[in-house]
Amino acid sequence: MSQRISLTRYLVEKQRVDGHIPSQLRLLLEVVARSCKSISHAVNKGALGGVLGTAGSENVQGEVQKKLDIIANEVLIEANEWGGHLAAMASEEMDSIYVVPNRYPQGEYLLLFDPLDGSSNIDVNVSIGTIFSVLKMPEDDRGVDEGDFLQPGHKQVAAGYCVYGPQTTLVLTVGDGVAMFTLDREQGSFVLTQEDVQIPADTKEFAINMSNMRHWDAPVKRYIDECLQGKEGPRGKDFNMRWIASMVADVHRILTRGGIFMYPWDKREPDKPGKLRLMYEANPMSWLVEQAGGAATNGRGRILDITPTKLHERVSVILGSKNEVERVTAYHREG
Ligand code: AHM
Ligand code: MG
Repeated sequence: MSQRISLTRYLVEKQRVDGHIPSQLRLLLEVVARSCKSISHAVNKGALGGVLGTAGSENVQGEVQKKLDIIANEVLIEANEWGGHLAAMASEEMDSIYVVPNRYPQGEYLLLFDPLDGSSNIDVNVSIGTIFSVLKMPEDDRGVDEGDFLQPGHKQVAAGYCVYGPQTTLVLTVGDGVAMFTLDREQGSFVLTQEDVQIPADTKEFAINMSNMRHWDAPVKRYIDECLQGKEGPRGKDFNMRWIASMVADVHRILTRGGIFMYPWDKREPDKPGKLRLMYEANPMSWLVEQAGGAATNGRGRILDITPTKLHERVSVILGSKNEVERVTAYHREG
Protein backbone atom coordinates (compact mmCIF):
# COMPACT_ATOMS: atom_id res chain seq x y z
CA MET A 1 0.00 0.00 0.00
CA SER A 2 1.68 3.21 -1.19
CA GLN A 3 -0.12 5.63 1.12
CA ARG A 4 -0.56 4.95 4.83
CA ILE A 5 -4.21 5.07 5.79
CA SER A 6 -4.94 5.19 9.49
CA LEU A 7 -8.03 3.61 11.04
CA THR A 8 -9.24 7.15 11.83
CA ARG A 9 -9.01 8.21 8.21
CA TYR A 10 -10.59 4.94 7.03
CA LEU A 11 -13.57 5.51 9.33
CA VAL A 12 -13.90 9.21 8.45
CA GLU A 13 -13.98 8.28 4.77
CA LYS A 14 -16.52 5.52 5.43
CA GLN A 15 -18.67 8.18 7.06
CA ARG A 16 -18.06 11.06 4.64
CA VAL A 17 -17.40 9.53 1.26
CA ASP A 18 -19.33 6.29 1.39
CA GLY A 19 -22.04 7.53 3.79
CA HIS A 20 -21.77 4.07 5.24
CA ILE A 21 -21.48 4.77 8.95
CA PRO A 22 -23.07 7.44 11.13
CA SER A 23 -20.72 9.64 13.18
CA GLN A 24 -21.75 8.00 16.48
CA LEU A 25 -20.76 4.59 15.16
CA ARG A 26 -17.46 5.99 13.94
CA LEU A 27 -16.77 7.38 17.38
CA LEU A 28 -17.70 4.06 18.98
CA LEU A 29 -15.29 2.14 16.74
CA GLU A 30 -12.50 4.61 17.46
CA VAL A 31 -13.01 4.10 21.17
CA VAL A 32 -13.05 0.31 20.84
CA ALA A 33 -9.80 0.52 18.86
CA ARG A 34 -8.26 2.73 21.54
CA SER A 35 -9.27 0.21 24.19
CA CYS A 36 -7.65 -2.56 22.17
CA LYS A 37 -4.44 -0.52 22.03
CA SER A 38 -4.30 -0.29 25.79
CA ILE A 39 -5.17 -4.00 26.23
CA SER A 40 -2.38 -4.75 23.76
CA HIS A 41 0.07 -2.80 25.95
CA ALA A 42 -1.00 -4.72 29.05
CA VAL A 43 -0.67 -8.05 27.20
CA ASN A 44 2.79 -7.10 25.95
CA LYS A 45 4.04 -6.27 29.43
CA GLY A 46 3.09 -9.73 30.66
CA ALA A 47 4.92 -10.72 33.82
CA LEU A 48 6.61 -7.28 33.96
CA GLY A 49 3.22 -5.63 34.37
CA GLY A 50 2.06 -8.13 36.99
CA VAL A 51 -0.91 -9.00 34.80
CA LEU A 52 -0.49 -12.78 34.46
CA GLY A 53 -2.23 -15.47 36.51
CA THR A 54 -5.70 -15.94 37.88
CA ALA A 55 -7.79 -13.34 39.68
CA GLY A 56 -9.37 -15.76 42.15
CA SER A 57 -12.89 -15.24 40.77
CA GLU A 58 -15.28 -16.97 38.35
CA ASN A 59 -17.43 -15.53 35.58
CA VAL A 60 -21.10 -16.28 34.98
CA GLN A 61 -20.10 -19.41 33.04
CA GLY A 62 -18.26 -20.74 36.08
CA GLU A 63 -14.90 -20.27 34.35
CA VAL A 64 -11.91 -19.10 36.39
CA GLN A 65 -11.12 -15.49 35.48
CA LYS A 66 -7.59 -14.43 34.69
CA LYS A 67 -6.29 -11.05 35.78
CA LEU A 68 -6.15 -9.96 32.16
CA ASP A 69 -9.79 -11.00 31.55
CA ILE A 70 -10.80 -8.52 34.23
CA ILE A 71 -8.36 -5.79 33.18
CA ALA A 72 -9.52 -5.99 29.56
CA ASN A 73 -13.15 -5.89 30.64
CA GLU A 74 -12.54 -2.77 32.74
CA VAL A 75 -10.60 -1.04 29.97
CA LEU A 76 -13.50 -1.53 27.55
CA ILE A 77 -16.14 -0.35 30.00
CA GLU A 78 -14.22 2.71 31.20
CA ALA A 79 -13.32 3.82 27.69
CA ASN A 80 -16.82 3.41 26.30
CA GLU A 81 -19.19 4.54 29.03
CA TRP A 82 -18.77 8.32 28.78
CA GLY A 83 -18.68 8.98 25.02
CA GLY A 84 -22.44 9.34 24.55
CA HIS A 85 -22.57 6.75 21.78
CA LEU A 86 -23.76 3.78 23.84
CA ALA A 87 -26.89 2.80 25.73
CA ALA A 88 -25.40 -0.32 27.32
CA MET A 89 -22.72 -3.00 27.09
CA ALA A 90 -22.66 -6.76 27.60
CA SER A 91 -19.59 -8.87 28.20
CA GLU A 92 -18.69 -12.54 28.45
CA GLU A 93 -17.13 -11.65 31.81
CA MET A 94 -20.19 -9.96 33.37
CA ASP A 95 -23.37 -11.64 34.63
CA SER A 96 -25.74 -9.00 33.32
CA ILE A 97 -25.73 -5.95 31.07
CA TYR A 98 -23.92 -2.74 32.00
CA VAL A 99 -26.20 0.23 31.43
CA VAL A 100 -24.38 3.52 30.80
CA PRO A 101 -24.69 5.47 34.10
CA ASN A 102 -27.10 8.39 33.88
CA ARG A 103 -24.34 10.92 34.63
CA TYR A 104 -23.35 10.35 30.98
CA PRO A 105 -25.44 10.89 27.85
CA GLN A 106 -27.09 7.78 26.42
CA GLY A 107 -26.50 6.80 22.81
CA GLU A 108 -28.34 4.46 20.49
CA TYR A 109 -25.82 1.62 20.23
CA LEU A 110 -25.21 -1.57 22.20
CA LEU A 111 -21.69 -2.97 22.49
CA LEU A 112 -20.99 -6.64 23.19
CA PHE A 113 -17.55 -8.12 23.75
CA ASP A 114 -15.41 -11.00 24.81
CA PRO A 115 -12.71 -8.80 26.37
CA LEU A 116 -9.97 -11.40 26.20
CA ASP A 117 -10.62 -14.49 24.13
CA GLY A 118 -8.35 -17.49 24.45
CA SER A 119 -7.78 -17.05 28.17
CA SER A 120 -5.97 -20.38 28.48
CA ASN A 121 -3.21 -18.92 26.29
CA ILE A 122 -2.54 -15.77 28.33
CA ASP A 123 0.12 -17.19 30.63
CA VAL A 124 1.88 -19.18 27.91
CA ASN A 125 2.56 -16.24 25.58
CA VAL A 126 0.36 -17.45 22.73
CA SER A 127 -1.96 -15.19 20.68
CA ILE A 128 -5.15 -13.98 22.35
CA GLY A 129 -7.62 -11.27 21.41
CA THR A 130 -10.66 -9.07 21.96
CA ILE A 131 -13.87 -9.79 20.03
CA PHE A 132 -16.63 -7.18 19.66
CA SER A 133 -20.06 -6.75 18.15
CA VAL A 134 -22.24 -3.65 17.77
CA LEU A 135 -26.04 -3.58 17.63
CA LYS A 136 -28.53 -0.72 17.51
CA MET A 137 -31.15 -0.20 20.14
CA PRO A 138 -34.55 -1.29 18.82
CA GLU A 139 -36.58 1.74 17.65
CA ASP A 140 -39.04 3.41 20.03
CA ASP A 141 -37.50 1.59 22.94
CA ARG A 142 -38.07 3.10 26.35
CA GLY A 143 -35.14 2.32 28.59
CA VAL A 144 -32.54 -0.28 27.82
CA ASP A 145 -32.82 -3.82 29.16
CA GLU A 146 -31.39 -7.26 28.43
CA GLY A 147 -34.12 -7.98 25.87
CA ASP A 148 -32.72 -5.23 23.62
CA PHE A 149 -29.58 -7.30 23.14
CA LEU A 150 -31.43 -10.41 21.98
CA GLN A 151 -31.16 -9.65 18.27
CA PRO A 152 -30.01 -12.08 15.58
CA GLY A 153 -26.46 -11.59 14.28
CA HIS A 154 -27.61 -10.28 10.89
CA LYS A 155 -28.70 -7.12 12.75
CA GLN A 156 -25.09 -6.27 13.70
CA VAL A 157 -23.96 -2.86 12.41
CA ALA A 158 -20.25 -3.46 13.08
CA ALA A 159 -18.14 -6.38 14.28
CA GLY A 160 -14.51 -7.22 14.64
CA TYR A 161 -11.66 -8.44 16.74
CA CYS A 162 -8.18 -7.43 17.71
CA VAL A 163 -5.59 -10.20 17.87
CA TYR A 164 -2.60 -9.72 20.19
CA GLY A 165 0.05 -11.85 18.53
CA PRO A 166 3.48 -11.19 17.05
CA GLN A 167 1.63 -8.16 15.64
CA THR A 168 -1.47 -6.51 17.03
CA THR A 169 -4.05 -6.56 14.24
CA LEU A 170 -7.55 -5.11 14.28
CA VAL A 171 -10.03 -6.70 11.88
CA LEU A 172 -13.27 -4.90 11.15
CA THR A 173 -16.49 -5.06 9.17
CA VAL A 174 -19.25 -2.49 8.93
CA GLY A 175 -21.06 -4.59 6.35
CA ASP A 176 -19.09 -3.79 3.22
CA GLY A 177 -16.24 -6.25 3.34
CA VAL A 178 -13.46 -6.90 5.82
CA ALA A 179 -10.44 -4.66 6.46
CA MET A 180 -7.34 -5.33 8.56
CA PHE A 181 -5.28 -2.72 10.45
CA THR A 182 -1.89 -3.34 12.00
CA LEU A 183 -0.86 -1.43 15.13
CA ASP A 184 2.15 0.79 14.47
CA ARG A 185 3.63 1.00 17.96
CA GLU A 186 5.89 3.96 17.17
CA GLN A 187 3.02 6.04 15.83
CA GLY A 188 0.49 4.59 18.25
CA SER A 189 -2.08 4.13 15.50
CA PHE A 190 -3.73 1.34 13.56
CA VAL A 191 -2.73 1.41 9.87
CA LEU A 192 -4.77 -0.19 7.07
CA THR A 193 -2.79 -3.20 5.85
CA GLN A 194 -5.41 -5.19 3.95
CA GLU A 195 -8.77 -4.45 2.39
CA ASP A 196 -11.42 -6.64 0.82
CA VAL A 197 -10.21 -9.76 2.62
CA GLN A 198 -11.37 -12.95 0.86
CA ILE A 199 -11.45 -16.50 2.20
CA PRO A 200 -10.81 -19.12 -0.50
CA ALA A 201 -13.84 -21.40 -0.96
CA ASP A 202 -11.72 -24.57 -0.69
CA THR A 203 -9.11 -25.54 1.85
CA LYS A 204 -6.88 -28.37 3.05
CA GLU A 205 -6.67 -27.17 6.64
CA PHE A 206 -9.07 -27.84 9.53
CA ALA A 207 -9.18 -26.61 13.12
CA ILE A 208 -10.92 -28.60 15.83
CA ASN A 209 -9.98 -29.83 19.30
CA MET A 210 -9.26 -33.47 18.39
CA SER A 211 -9.16 -34.54 22.03
CA ASN A 212 -12.97 -34.34 22.02
CA MET A 213 -13.33 -36.77 19.11
CA ARG A 214 -14.98 -39.48 21.18
CA HIS A 215 -17.70 -37.02 22.22
CA TRP A 216 -18.59 -35.73 18.73
CA ASP A 217 -21.78 -36.27 16.82
CA ALA A 218 -21.74 -38.59 13.75
CA PRO A 219 -21.64 -35.83 11.04
CA VAL A 220 -18.55 -34.19 12.60
CA LYS A 221 -16.85 -37.57 13.01
CA ARG A 222 -17.58 -38.41 9.39
CA TYR A 223 -16.16 -35.11 8.11
CA ILE A 224 -12.94 -35.31 10.11
CA ASP A 225 -12.53 -39.01 9.40
CA GLU A 226 -12.69 -38.28 5.65
CA CYS A 227 -10.11 -35.49 6.03
CA LEU A 228 -7.79 -37.82 7.94
CA GLN A 229 -7.90 -40.42 5.17
CA GLY A 230 -6.05 -37.91 2.97
CA LYS A 231 -5.32 -38.58 -0.71
CA GLU A 232 -6.41 -42.18 -0.46
CA GLY A 233 -9.84 -41.28 1.01
CA PRO A 234 -13.03 -39.84 -0.49
CA ARG A 235 -11.63 -36.28 -0.40
CA GLY A 236 -8.68 -37.17 -2.60
CA LYS A 237 -6.32 -34.74 -0.85
CA ASP A 238 -4.19 -34.53 2.29
CA PHE A 239 -5.37 -32.22 5.07
CA ASN A 240 -3.35 -30.35 7.65
CA MET A 241 -4.56 -29.47 11.15
CA ARG A 242 -4.16 -26.38 13.36
CA TRP A 243 -5.69 -25.68 16.77
CA ILE A 244 -4.50 -22.61 18.65
CA ALA A 245 -7.29 -22.70 21.29
CA SER A 246 -7.82 -18.95 20.79
CA MET A 247 -10.76 -18.50 18.45
CA VAL A 248 -9.43 -15.07 17.45
CA ALA A 249 -6.14 -16.56 16.29
CA ASP A 250 -7.79 -19.50 14.51
CA VAL A 251 -10.25 -17.19 12.73
CA HIS A 252 -7.44 -14.79 11.86
CA ARG A 253 -5.58 -17.61 10.12
CA ILE A 254 -8.75 -18.55 8.24
CA LEU A 255 -9.30 -14.95 7.09
CA THR A 256 -5.66 -14.86 6.01
CA ARG A 257 -5.34 -18.16 4.11
CA GLY A 258 -8.60 -20.12 4.39
CA GLY A 259 -9.55 -23.15 6.43
CA ILE A 260 -12.42 -24.47 8.50
CA PHE A 261 -12.93 -23.95 12.24
CA MET A 262 -15.28 -26.09 14.30
CA TYR A 263 -16.34 -26.09 17.91
CA PRO A 264 -19.35 -28.33 17.58
CA TRP A 265 -21.87 -29.54 20.12
CA ASP A 266 -20.55 -32.63 21.86
CA LYS A 267 -21.70 -35.22 24.37
CA ARG A 268 -19.71 -33.82 27.29
CA GLU A 269 -22.49 -31.33 27.98
CA PRO A 270 -25.46 -32.66 26.01
CA ASP A 271 -27.84 -29.95 27.24
CA LYS A 272 -25.68 -27.09 26.01
CA PRO A 273 -25.71 -26.28 22.28
CA GLY A 274 -21.92 -25.80 22.28
CA LYS A 275 -19.03 -24.19 24.14
CA LEU A 276 -18.74 -20.86 22.37
CA ARG A 277 -20.96 -17.89 23.08
CA LEU A 278 -23.38 -16.80 20.35
CA MET A 279 -23.29 -13.07 20.93
CA TYR A 280 -19.70 -12.41 22.02
CA GLU A 281 -17.89 -14.91 19.79
CA ALA A 282 -19.98 -16.66 17.13
CA ASN A 283 -21.97 -13.70 15.76
CA PRO A 284 -19.11 -11.24 15.21
CA MET A 285 -16.85 -13.95 13.79
CA SER A 286 -19.62 -15.33 11.55
CA TRP A 287 -20.33 -11.91 10.10
CA LEU A 288 -16.63 -11.26 9.41
CA VAL A 289 -16.32 -14.66 7.75
CA GLU A 290 -19.44 -14.14 5.61
CA GLN A 291 -18.24 -10.65 4.66
CA ALA A 292 -15.02 -12.29 3.43
CA GLY A 293 -16.93 -14.78 1.26
CA GLY A 294 -16.95 -17.66 3.75
CA ALA A 295 -19.84 -19.33 5.58
CA ALA A 296 -20.84 -19.96 9.19
CA THR A 297 -23.46 -22.41 10.48
CA ASN A 298 -24.34 -24.32 13.61
CA GLY A 299 -24.60 -27.48 11.51
CA ARG A 300 -28.26 -26.87 10.70
CA GLY A 301 -28.56 -23.25 9.64
CA ARG A 302 -26.88 -19.88 9.38
CA ILE A 303 -25.56 -18.65 12.74
CA LEU A 304 -26.51 -15.05 11.89
CA ASP A 305 -30.20 -16.07 11.67
CA ILE A 306 -30.41 -17.41 15.23
CA THR A 307 -32.50 -15.22 17.55
CA PRO A 308 -30.89 -15.44 20.98
CA THR A 309 -33.10 -16.26 23.95
CA LYS A 310 -30.59 -15.22 26.59
CA LEU A 311 -27.49 -13.08 26.89
CA HIS A 312 -24.91 -15.79 27.46
CA GLU A 313 -26.40 -18.26 24.97
CA ARG A 314 -24.01 -20.83 23.54
CA VAL A 315 -23.90 -22.26 20.05
CA SER A 316 -22.25 -24.92 17.94
CA VAL A 317 -19.87 -23.25 15.47
CA ILE A 318 -18.69 -24.32 12.01
CA LEU A 319 -17.14 -21.52 9.97
CA GLY A 320 -14.61 -20.71 7.29
CA SER A 321 -14.07 -21.78 3.66
CA LYS A 322 -17.49 -21.95 2.06
CA ASN A 323 -17.38 -25.36 0.36
CA GLU A 324 -16.10 -27.11 3.49
CA VAL A 325 -18.69 -25.47 5.76
CA GLU A 326 -21.42 -26.46 3.29
CA ARG A 327 -20.13 -30.03 3.30
CA VAL A 328 -20.23 -30.37 7.11
CA THR A 329 -23.66 -28.73 7.18
CA ALA A 330 -24.93 -31.14 4.52
CA TYR A 331 -23.64 -34.10 6.58
CA HIS A 332 -25.68 -32.78 9.54
CA ARG A 333 -28.80 -32.46 7.38
CA GLU A 334 -28.37 -35.99 5.99
CA GLY A 335 -27.69 -37.47 9.42
P1 AHM B 1 -12.56 -18.15 26.42
O1 AHM B 1 -13.44 -17.07 25.86
O2 AHM B 1 -12.88 -18.44 27.86
O3 AHM B 1 -11.12 -17.91 26.19
O4 AHM B 1 -12.98 -19.53 25.69
C1 AHM B 1 -13.12 -19.58 24.30
C2 AHM B 1 -11.96 -20.32 23.68
C3 AHM B 1 -11.87 -20.11 22.20
O5 AHM B 1 -11.08 -19.00 21.94
C4 AHM B 1 -11.23 -21.37 21.71
O6 AHM B 1 -11.58 -21.67 20.39
C5 AHM B 1 -11.77 -22.40 22.66
O7 AHM B 1 -12.16 -21.70 23.84
C6 AHM B 1 -10.76 -23.44 23.04
O8 AHM B 1 -11.36 -24.39 23.83
P2 AHM B 1 -10.61 -25.76 24.26
O9 AHM B 1 -9.65 -25.39 25.33
O10 AHM B 1 -11.76 -26.61 24.73
O11 AHM B 1 -9.95 -26.31 23.03
MG1 MG C 1 -13.90 -16.27 24.36
